[in-house]
Amino acid sequence: MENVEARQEDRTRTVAGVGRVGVVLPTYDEAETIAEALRRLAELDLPDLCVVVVDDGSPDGTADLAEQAAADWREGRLLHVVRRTSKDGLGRAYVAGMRTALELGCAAVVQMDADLSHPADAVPRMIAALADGADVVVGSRYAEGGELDADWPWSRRLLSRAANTYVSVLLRMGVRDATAGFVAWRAEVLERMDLSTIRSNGYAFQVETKWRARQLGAELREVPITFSERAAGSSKMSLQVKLEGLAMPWRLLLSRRR
Ligand SMILES: Nc1nc2c(ncn2[C@@H]2O[C@H](COP(=O)(O)OP(=O)(O)OP(=O)(O)O)[C@@H](O)[C@H]2O)c(=O)[nH]1
Ligand SMILES: [Mg+2]
Repeated sequence: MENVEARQEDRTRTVAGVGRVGVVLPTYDEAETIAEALRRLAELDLPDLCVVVVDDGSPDGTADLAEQAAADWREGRLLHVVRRTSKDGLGRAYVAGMRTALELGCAAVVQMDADLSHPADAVPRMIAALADGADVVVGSRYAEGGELDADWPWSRRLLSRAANTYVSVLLRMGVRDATAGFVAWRAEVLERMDLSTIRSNGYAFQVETKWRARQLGAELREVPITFSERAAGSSKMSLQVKLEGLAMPWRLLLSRRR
């Protein structure tokens, strides 16, 4: 507890009263997009920005490219690459990256994909919503004003809508985009959630974390975004990951009853 308090005092209050902003990018074979993803983040007007790339030993050298990008990083900003040895799932990668961001004194932590699907220029709007009192801000495809890339295949649209409806009916999450992977968190919410207790390995992480935040009484808000089809590379969504997503709402409901 002492450590947490010390870290909270450490946090420099720079961005609209929120503090140091950390962005966590999980990567597996994103060599074609990582440099551009980092360039877009570096362009943001966030002077105390801290980016954490969590790479699971990508064979295509993504982690090396991320480290090279750090050389051009502006003074005062931090780019940290966490190198893990094997592919261990998106959820595990996020837990590792969020822990690192908290240890680096970030007062807000943004999670986003590294394939250019999530617009970096929405980050300041999400941080502004945190500064305005929200605890968790979802970069939302389905909020009023949000959009999906016209190139997104109908099969993905259907899957995404069906997954959202399924989760919303079972868990009543209070947001339209419950499966979104673009989210800004107040550090305090992540600390209270206790990341070591998150069980999801894959995409179910998005649902489990938002639900846990709701259980803690956190205020979730949505900021509309335009979601783009991944710019290059290939999807890592497997059947196992989809099955975990199907089971997760029931596991959460059962855990609450217990
Ligand atoms: N470190 C790590 N990153 C992962 C893993 N699985 C996926 N990612 C990253 O997580 C982000 C989201 O994965 P995607 O494959 O783009 O998933 P998606 O956006 O649902 O699928 P597409 O729309 O097809 O791109 C990307 O930056 C991936 O590189 C993993 O096991 N480990
Ligand atoms: Mg993607």
